[in-house]
Amino acid sequence: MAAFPEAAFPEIGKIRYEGPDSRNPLAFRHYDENQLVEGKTMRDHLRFSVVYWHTFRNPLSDPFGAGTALRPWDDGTDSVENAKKRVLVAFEFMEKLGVPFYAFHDRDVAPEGATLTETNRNLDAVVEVLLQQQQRTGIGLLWGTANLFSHPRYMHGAATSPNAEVFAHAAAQVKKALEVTHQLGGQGYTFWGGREGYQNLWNTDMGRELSHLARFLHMAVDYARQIGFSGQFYIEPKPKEPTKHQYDSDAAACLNFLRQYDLTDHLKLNLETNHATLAGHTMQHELEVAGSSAALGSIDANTGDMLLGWDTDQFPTDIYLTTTCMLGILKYGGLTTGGVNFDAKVRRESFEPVDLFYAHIGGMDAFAQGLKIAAAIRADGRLDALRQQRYASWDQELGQQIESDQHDFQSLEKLMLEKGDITGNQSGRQELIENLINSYLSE
Ligand code: XLS
Ligand code: NI
Ligand code: NI
Repeated sequence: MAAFPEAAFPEIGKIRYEGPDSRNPLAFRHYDENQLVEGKTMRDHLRFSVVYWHTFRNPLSDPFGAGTALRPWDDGTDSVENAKKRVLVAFEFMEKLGVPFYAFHDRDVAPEGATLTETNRNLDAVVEVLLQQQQRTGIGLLWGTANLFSHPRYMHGAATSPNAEVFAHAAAQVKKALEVTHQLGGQGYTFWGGREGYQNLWNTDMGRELSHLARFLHMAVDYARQIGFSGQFYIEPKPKEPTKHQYDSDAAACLNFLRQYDLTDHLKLNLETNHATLAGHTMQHELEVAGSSAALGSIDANTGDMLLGWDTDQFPTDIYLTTTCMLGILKYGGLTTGGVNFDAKVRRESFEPVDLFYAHIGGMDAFAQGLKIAAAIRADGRLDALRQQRYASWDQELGQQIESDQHDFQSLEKLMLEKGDITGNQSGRQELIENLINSYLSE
């Protein structure tokens, strides 16, 4: 086994809850994992997860400059030895942070080899260390996934590639990723589209590509059943980047696709805040679309920058945002297999190892605070009452009759001809509601 005798973060101990008055930047002010909220611990509500790709593999480069990340434990090579050592660092970090879960793509954890056989062998070697570390720490795999977008072979997409051999290669890769996810007791498996989309429609057969994607997902579901993997599958909507148009553009488009191809029983949605923004929606909107269709599975917790039009994957710090996220999640029954997965990266200028701690502590505290505020809003009941009041007519005679199919156009016309016009509307009370939300935030 890889040996990394010294701690990677020697000067940092276990991050502890010190309460809202703490001035220790390496402590939680709101995330108290054992605190009960609506009868469940914060740990079980939030199910925090660290992503391997951003936190342990991102060199912090951008299109204009090389990576800046200082990662003293990394020898800079793509060797299996280095990959194994990195696992120990990752688990030291996650243990000190106190998160119950992590998530990875196959190629984050182990290097690609010269052939598929070699690549699979590399993965097995690192998975062995991942398993040991999971057993040592009790940290579990939230979901696994396959990187079907970085290698040049996937330039035209994977399951939607015009090249059938690329489809076959992607199938082989996902087969292996499913086996590994199963071996590690993964609670789920995610499909983010990668390059499943188009750059232009002149050279694209969209209908054919979508049917290939559906076929691919059915094959994945079938294989999971064969090997006894019962984790939850997710689709992660994103409208653009890397392609000009990603097929899984938003929650509604994903749901439509799943319904069209008979996949709703097998896949839920993994919603990401920055992707919602790129789609021209709020995260609140995406949560509502998924939740009201019983398809809310998990969230990738990050945020974008309103002034930048790409997936900046920043750590969430806005309490208004985390409150709306947690309200949506609580409304639809809470997270079960899913989690609050920090698909977020530190800025290129935040290049020191300790910045990884500050970033995650901030994100965890922002979500813990959002959870507490969301629970307070629910317990208080005024917001719910205002919303219910807005629909009061549907709880009365006419509304109830329409909802129970006792009317048609003729009977409704008759009613309105008799009445002449409606009796009146009520105020939507938007400003009152916004003031109310602010009053909880400032309590
Ligand atoms: C990219 C996606 C990606 C998925 C996992 O924008 O967010 O990181 O979460 O493949
Ligand atoms: Ni994501
Ligand atoms: Ni993203």
